[in-house]
Amino acid sequence: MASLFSQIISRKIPADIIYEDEHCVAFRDIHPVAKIHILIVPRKEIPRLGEATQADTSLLGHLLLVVNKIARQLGIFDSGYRIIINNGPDAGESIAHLHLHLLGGEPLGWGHG
Ligand code: D5M
Repeated sequence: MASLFSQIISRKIPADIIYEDEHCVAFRDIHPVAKIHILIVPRKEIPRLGEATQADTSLLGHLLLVVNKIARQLGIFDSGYRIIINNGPDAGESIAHLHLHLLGGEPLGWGHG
């Protein structure tokens, strides 16, 4: 069974997709915790960061560079932004398909949340 995010990527489930390329897709989080809250998801179904391997090195780098591209696209490159990856139960990971949270658009607090 494809992950929820794979179903978004294949357009089986609707989402507000704002960016895509051959390696990843980015869309607005359905439960935003900041004014701008985007999820960047690789097309490859890596369950979580902890299960990425050496073979994923360039993909992981690509995802970070896409963050910069999206930050420019959304006009928050200069004001600043934050990346979060939740890995495992203590981090509150709820969907087993690697995703980067991009937060911004307002001053962000700092804490465990
Ligand atoms: O983050 C999982 C995130 O996925 C969480 O912030 C909500 C978001 N989410 C869940 N379902 C959807 C849909 N259908 N569209 C957009 N965003 C969604 P985690 O790091 O696993 O806690």
